[in-house]
Amino acid sequence: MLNLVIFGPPGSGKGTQSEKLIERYGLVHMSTGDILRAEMAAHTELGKKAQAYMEKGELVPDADVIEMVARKIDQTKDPQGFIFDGFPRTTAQARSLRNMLTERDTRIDLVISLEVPEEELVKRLLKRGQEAGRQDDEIGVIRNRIEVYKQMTTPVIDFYKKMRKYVPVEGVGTIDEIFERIVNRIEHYISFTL
Ligand code: B4P
Repeated sequence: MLNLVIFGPPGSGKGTQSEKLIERYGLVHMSTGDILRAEMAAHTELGKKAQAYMEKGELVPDADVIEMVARKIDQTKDPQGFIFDGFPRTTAQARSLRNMLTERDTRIDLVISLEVPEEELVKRLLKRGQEAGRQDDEIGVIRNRIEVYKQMTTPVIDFYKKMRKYVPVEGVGTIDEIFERIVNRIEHYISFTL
């Protein structure tokens, strides 16, 4: 089983690279952003609650997100591995993920962290806002998401550095170039570990 976290600020390419990694390694996609947007579209209680946070660019409360992820893990039959995309976003989420996986007799193998300068993030998200119409891809909300990332999410980096799981990858270039950098790091890990 190969379990990855794809990590990075909003707009760093997590969703984009996840799709390619899923195809290559047969992983199950666990995108908390996608799951929350589906809950919103289905007008569930969780979706209604999450909407108020997401439209401002704030994080949905840890307890709700953690419970949602645990439920999805348990609903997945015989996974070859998971790719956690946009989760964990706080150290509380990181600790819960570690406990959840330990209880299920597995662990995170690597945390792939996409490094992209802030102005490039803003440019990408504004472009997606124009093309795909995601409501949180609007300049004020984008700036807040990046601030929230700096304050709430960057401490997760130290959590995984201490566990020797943290792998920084340059996230600027073509999608295929970045994918190749990520695959090189995963293959290196697999050849020595799995
Ligand atoms: P997410 O859905 O995770 O949104 P995101 O951070 O913007 O990442 P995404 O994967 O969509 O974008 P990507 O970088 O791939 O979260 C949305 C909101 O949900 C959060 O703000 C929060 O409110 C809530 N939420 C989610 N998870 C949560 C959690 N765990 N706890 C609490 N709250 C949570 O791509 C961005 C754009 O860049 C795309 O248009 C793409 O085409 C483009 N792009 C990608 N790679 C590129 C490249 N190499 N060059 C040029 N453009 C590129």
